[in-house]
Amino acid sequence: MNLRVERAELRLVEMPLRSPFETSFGVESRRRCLILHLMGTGWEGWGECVAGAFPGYSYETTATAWHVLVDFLLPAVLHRPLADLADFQARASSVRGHPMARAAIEMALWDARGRIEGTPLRNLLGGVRERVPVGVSVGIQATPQRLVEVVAAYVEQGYRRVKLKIKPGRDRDDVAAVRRVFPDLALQVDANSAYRLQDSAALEALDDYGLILIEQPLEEDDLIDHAKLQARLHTPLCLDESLRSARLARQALEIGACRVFNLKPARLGGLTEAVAVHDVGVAGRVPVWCGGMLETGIGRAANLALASLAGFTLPGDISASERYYERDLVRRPFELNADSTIDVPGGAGLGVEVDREELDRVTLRSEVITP
Ligand code: OSB
Ligand code: MG
Repeated sequence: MNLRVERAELRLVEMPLRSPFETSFGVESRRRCLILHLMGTGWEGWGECVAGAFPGYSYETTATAWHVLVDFLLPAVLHRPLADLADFQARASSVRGHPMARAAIEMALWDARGRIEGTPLRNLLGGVRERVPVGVSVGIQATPQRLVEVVAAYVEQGYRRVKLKIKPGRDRDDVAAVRRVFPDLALQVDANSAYRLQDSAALEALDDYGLILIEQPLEEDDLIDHAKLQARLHTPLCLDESLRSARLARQALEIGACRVFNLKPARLGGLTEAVAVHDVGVAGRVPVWCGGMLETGIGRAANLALASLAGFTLPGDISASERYYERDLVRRPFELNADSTIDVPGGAGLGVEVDREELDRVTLRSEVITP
């Protein structure tokens, strides 16, 4: 491949969400993230860093990612040409943690490679589908009645799988209310680490509602109690925050901490590790699906390419652009097909054209980094 990165432009962007997104760790009404543009002679690559304004999902924020990218990771790639993506991984390996910062560069390098070779990212990753089944992740609403209305609107739009955010005190009644109105809807819940093992009765109560899975009920660093909890539940547990590497994914299966994997390239430090976790899932006969971080069209394109791999047998948290934003950062917003799928871009690399005017409009801060 041999890429000489001559210029990197990092931007802090802020985009208003169509509706506030509430989870067990907080509510977000404007999405902040970082957009990275790598350039060399005759090529470019785009990356998105999904770290948000607040360290609720992970310790990373736009500010920590900015620091780690500008002071450590970008200098490592600007210093001398990269032979390939493994070369980037090797250079980045001395930086501990900060997977979201790392993943932004990795995404831009995959995009660059695809654009240079004229190959869509889905092919580079080994994808087998041109459209992928998707669902919608619904935040906590003011009341269960309001939640039912919001879910009904998404079902009306064509989403055939819905994920409900839950937290202690907002679990069984919410799920029961939605289940009463939609007895056959593919339904799952996500607690974002809001429970402890001693709360297991509240989670056992969810066993009666035919959920596909319960996502990340316990703390990120707690595989052991997830295994104890899984033993008390019929509903499969799915790990999100806890799955930080292919090694942890393997260990989670070995001890029975979950029966499903949520894959997010950003949480895993990039697409390469995400493919490795996918492979662990396939080998262990564990269904995997692609999670989301309210990405702009740039990050969403990468998620779609990843979700085109054969092991992604459950619908992803990859919704249409209009579910998140009035106006996306890509020229052709992502749309939901009638069969609750979204097309995987077929153009070279990420396969999206960045809307530079819109990007300028939402940029709060930018910095150019050169060797
Ligand atoms: O836990 O899956 C999560 C969004 C931000 C942070 C964490 C999560 C989420 C979602 C949204 O559930 C998924 C999407 O992008 O549609
Ligand atoms: Mg989650």
